[in-house]
Amino acid sequence: MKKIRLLFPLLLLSGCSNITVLNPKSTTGKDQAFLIWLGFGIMFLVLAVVFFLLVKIIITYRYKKEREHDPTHYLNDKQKRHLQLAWTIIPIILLVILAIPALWISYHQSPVAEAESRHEGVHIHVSAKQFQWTFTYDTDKTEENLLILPEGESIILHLSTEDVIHSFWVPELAGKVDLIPNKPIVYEIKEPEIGVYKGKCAEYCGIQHANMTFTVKVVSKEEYENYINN
Ligand SMILES: [Cu+2]
Repeated sequence: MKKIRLLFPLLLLSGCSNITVLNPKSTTGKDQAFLIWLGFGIMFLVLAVVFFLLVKIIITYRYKKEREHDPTHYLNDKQKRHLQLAWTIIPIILLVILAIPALWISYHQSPVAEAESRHEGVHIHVSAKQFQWTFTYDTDKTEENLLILPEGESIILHLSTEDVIHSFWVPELAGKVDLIPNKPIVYEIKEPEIGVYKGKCAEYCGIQHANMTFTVKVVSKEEYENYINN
């Protein structure tokens, strides 16, 4: 019974599938997972300190007289000032630790407008429409709902939508990228590892939205060259 109770929130968190976001298979995905773990770590630290103090204070002051219920009652002015400084400065430090990598990674990973992109790498055009994905390579080879990528390269995706808003998402490789009509954007996935991954549309886009899935196959560079030239 206990196990089932533990499993339930996990099931909600995972959307009834594996939490593949936490098992990334590309440099981009690893950077994003690092942010998740960093945020979780700091949150857990704060939670542990708060719960420790809560329990300690409840036990210590349980049988004290009413006027002595304030835990700072026994501190002199200097100690109170130190305490106030501590609970002001420590959260600021924690927020700075969280903010620096978060800003750095999101600044370098955010999708950019087509005009701003000067990336070098393997360029692939991704076009979404109700309810399928079309991938077009340098050689004009086109495939539906199957994306082949070379391992270890910088993959530059030129994303656009032909109708409504869709969202490009391969949980194991990178976060979601929203596709807005008439706003083509460029998104880079760095150094994917060999494997087969699931991709999906992450924005409700119509009656067949749930079936708007695709497969990503990351293969060796030779296999990739073979694929796009045949
Ligand atoms: Cu869609």
